[in-house]
Amino acid sequence: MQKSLVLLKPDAVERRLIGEVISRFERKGLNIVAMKMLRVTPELSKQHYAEHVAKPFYPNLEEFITSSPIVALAVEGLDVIRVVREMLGATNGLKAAPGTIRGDYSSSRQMNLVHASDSEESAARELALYFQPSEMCEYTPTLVGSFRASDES
Ligand code: FUP
Repeated sequence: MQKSLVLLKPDAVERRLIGEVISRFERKGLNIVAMKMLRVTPELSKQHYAEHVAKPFYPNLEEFITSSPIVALAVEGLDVIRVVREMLGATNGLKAAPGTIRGDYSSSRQMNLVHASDSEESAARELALYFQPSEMCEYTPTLVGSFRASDES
C-alpha cells in the first residue's frame, strides 16, 4: 500500500469543488486516511514547492497557494501515487485530458485545483509537511472485498 499527499488548492475551495473532487477519490475506491483544512503560510509554500522557489513563476504561485484555505488529504491505495496523478491529468488544465479532474474543471496552468505527490520520495516528504504520523487513521474498509479480488494485494 502506498500513500499520496493530495491538496485541494484555494481555487477548489473557492469554487465549491471540495466535495466533487473528494468524491472522485472515494468512488475510485481509494482510502482517505487523513484530512484537514488549513491556510498555507509563505514558509510552508516554500517548503512544499522547494524545487520551484527559484523559478520566475514562484512568487505568483506562492500568492495563489496562500490566498485562501486549502484541504490536505492523505490518500492510500495500491499504486496510489500513479493512480491519483493520472486522475488529476496534465499540470495545465488547458492540456489535461477530458475525464481527468483538471481536464474537466480547470482551464489554467496555475489554478489547476489539485496537487498530488509525484513519487514515493515526494510523498514521504510532503505527507510529513502536512500531517503528524498520529493523524493517520489507518483502517481496512469493510467493503474492500467489493473493490478488488483477494489476490490483488
Ligand atoms: P504538478 O506536479 O502537476 O503539480 O506540476 P509542477 O510540479 O510542474 O508545478 C507545480 C505548480 O506550479 C503547478 F500546480 C502549477 C504551477 N506552475 C505555474 O504556476 N506556472 C508554471 O509556469 C509552471 C507551474
